[in-house]
Amino acid sequence: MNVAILGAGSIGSLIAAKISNHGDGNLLVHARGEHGSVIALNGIKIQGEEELSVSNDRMIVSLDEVGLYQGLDGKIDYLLITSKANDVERMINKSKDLLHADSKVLCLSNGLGHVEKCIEFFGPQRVFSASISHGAWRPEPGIIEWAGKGVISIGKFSDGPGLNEAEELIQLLSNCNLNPQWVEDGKSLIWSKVLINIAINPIAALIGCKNGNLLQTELFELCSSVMVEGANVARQEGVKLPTNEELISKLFQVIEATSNNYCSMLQDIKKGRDTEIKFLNLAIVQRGERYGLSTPKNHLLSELIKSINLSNV
Ligand code: KPL
Repeated sequence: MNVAILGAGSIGSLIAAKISNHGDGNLLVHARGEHGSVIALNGIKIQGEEELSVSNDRMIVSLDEVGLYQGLDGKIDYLLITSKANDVERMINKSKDLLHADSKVLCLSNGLGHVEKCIEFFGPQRVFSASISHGAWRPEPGIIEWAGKGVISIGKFSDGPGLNEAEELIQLLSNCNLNPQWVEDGKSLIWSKVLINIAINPIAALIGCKNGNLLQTELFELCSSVMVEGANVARQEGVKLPTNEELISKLFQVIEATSNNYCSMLQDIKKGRDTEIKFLNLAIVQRGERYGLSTPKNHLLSELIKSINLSNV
C-alpha cells in the first residue's frame, strides 16, 4: 500500500515516522523549510510518548521548495493532507497526479471546509472525513515531540466511501499504535473538533497562556459561550451534535487533558505565522451570517486575532 503525506509538519511527520516503520509499500513525505531539509538528510526522530528514529531511506522525501516527487504519480493509494489549514488548498492542487481511480484522501488539518474542497477536487467517492487528537510539536527541525497520545478518527462524509474502504488504512494505523477509529457520522466528527478549537485556541492565544489556565471560572464560561455560538451554527447546517451541556463537559475534559499545551494558534502567533482563524472562528461567523445567526463572540475573537496577524507583517 502506497501512502503520501503532504504538508508534513509535526503531525504529518509523526504519522510518517510510524508508517515508515510498519508499512510495506512506498511512503512519500512532502515537507518544507528547515524541517523538510533535515528529514531529507537525517530522517525523523520521535521522542516523548515513544522513542523512535527512522532513517531517510525508509521514505521518499520531497521538498516543497523543489517540487513534489513525481516517481509515484498514479500509484498512491492513500493521500493524507496534514498541512496547516491555510495550505490545504495548495496541497490539494499539487497532488492531483499522485492518485489513481480508487485512491482515497483524508485531510487531518484543523478547521471547516477542507473535506468539501477535497470532494470538489477529487470527487466524493474518494474522500473520507478525518480528525486527529494526538498532540505533537517540533522542538527542533527533524525532531517531533509526541506530547500526548490521542486518536485518529476517520469517518464517512455524505455519500463518500465507508468503513470497508478504510479498513486497510485503519489496520496500518493500528499496527503503528496511532489509535485509529471509525466514525459513521463524518460531518459531526469535523464539527466536534472545530468546536473545541474555536473555544480554546483564540482565547489561549490572546492571553498567551497554557490551555489549563482556561479552566478558571470566568475564562471557561467565555470559552463555553464561544463554543455554543458555533454549535448553533452547526445545528443550522443539520449537523447532529450532543446537547450544549455535553459539549461543554467535553470541552472541560479536553482542556484538562491538554492543560500543559500551548495551543497551535498561540504557537503560530509566537512564530509570526498566519493563524488558522479563517477556518475556525471566522468560518463560524461567515456560516452564521448565511442563516441570519449572529455570533458576536466569534466575531470579536476573529477580529482580534486577525489584527495580531496584520501587526506581524
Ligand atoms: O487542537 C488543539 C490545538 O492546539 O490546535 C487543542 C486541542 C486545543 C490542543 O492544544
